[in-house]
Amino acid sequence: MLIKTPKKSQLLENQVTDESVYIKRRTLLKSLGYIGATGLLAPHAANAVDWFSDDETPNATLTSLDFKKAQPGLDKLTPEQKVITHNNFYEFGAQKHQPAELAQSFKVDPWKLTISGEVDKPITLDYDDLFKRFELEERIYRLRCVETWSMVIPWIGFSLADLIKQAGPTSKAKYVAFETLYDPSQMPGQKSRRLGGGIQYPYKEGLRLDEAMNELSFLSVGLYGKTLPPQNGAPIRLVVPWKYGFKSIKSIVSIKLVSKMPPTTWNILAPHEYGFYANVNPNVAHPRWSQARERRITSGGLFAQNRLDTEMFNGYSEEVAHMYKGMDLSKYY
Ligand SMILES: Nc1nc2c(c(=O)[nH]1)N[C@H]1C(S)=C(S)[C@@H](COP(=O)(O)O)O[C@H]1N2
Ligand SMILES: [Mo]
Repeated sequence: MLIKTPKKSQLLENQVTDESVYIKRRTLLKSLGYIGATGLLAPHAANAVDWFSDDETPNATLTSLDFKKAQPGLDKLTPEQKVITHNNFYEFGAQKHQPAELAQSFKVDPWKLTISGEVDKPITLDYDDLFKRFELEERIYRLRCVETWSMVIPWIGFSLADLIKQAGPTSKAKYVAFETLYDPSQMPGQKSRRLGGGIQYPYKEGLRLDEAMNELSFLSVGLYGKTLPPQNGAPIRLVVPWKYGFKSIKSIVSIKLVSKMPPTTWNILAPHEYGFYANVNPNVAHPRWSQARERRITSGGLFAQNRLDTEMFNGYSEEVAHMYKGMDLSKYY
């Protein structure tokens, strides 16, 4: 069931960070001249600070969700305010702070998601179906970006396998291809090479069928108890926590079962840097940097982060390592 809630009340930063941190941050922002300067930030200045001042708080309308709560795990959750203001969503700008600024009026209702291709029963889901067709559950997953920052996020959604099973894959289905909405009128990064980081749109991703059917593969429609903010991939995005973040494609309009390995956005752009598999692997360096360690974005001040060793498959080996037995993961990176 969906319950409409007022926009800004849920997003006030002083409700999600403790007061002393909040005040310190305001002081720092003020001393840097950001507060009160909404819309006037020089690009390099905007770059330096990933967070919103009060008058820039994201304000898309979010809705509370009913879901089965997850058992708390060992990882400390990344504060909501950081999850929703430090994003990669190049359709809304290639800098971390831009999606939260440029995506607030993104229209997610009505929406249409089709499941097609090598299936016996193609499916079309509209906006309400995304929240009603499956029982929603919470999953707390680590997210490891290929750029080496990481977060711990309480997602809400349903298992990708449940959706694929309903469509009934044929014997020819070997891979699953995903596509993000293509709508340059709403997504400024699709119109401008500078904003959009020079990638080809629509954004595309893919999984092998067994990866898609793995118990961890998740379609998220919410986080922190509410519908997804647009900058996090509303109304529905993929979450595959053992792979680098770029596999977790946002704002999906098409899921297609196919017989051949589908093209994927980052692999098209830089094949020697980004492979199809993109499993988190501390032993295989990116050509331009090591993947052995990561910066976990935490609660605390502006630039707070914990430095950690990166784990094989982002710590999910028990659930996923069996799928890659016998594969040379330095070749299939
Ligand atoms: N359509 C689309 N999906 C995307 C991206 C993107 O630019 N466009 N960026 C990816 C990358 S690189 C990461 S790390 C995650 C970030 O998700 P978050 O902003 O919710 O943390 O989204 C992924 N999904
Ligand atoms: Mo990423």
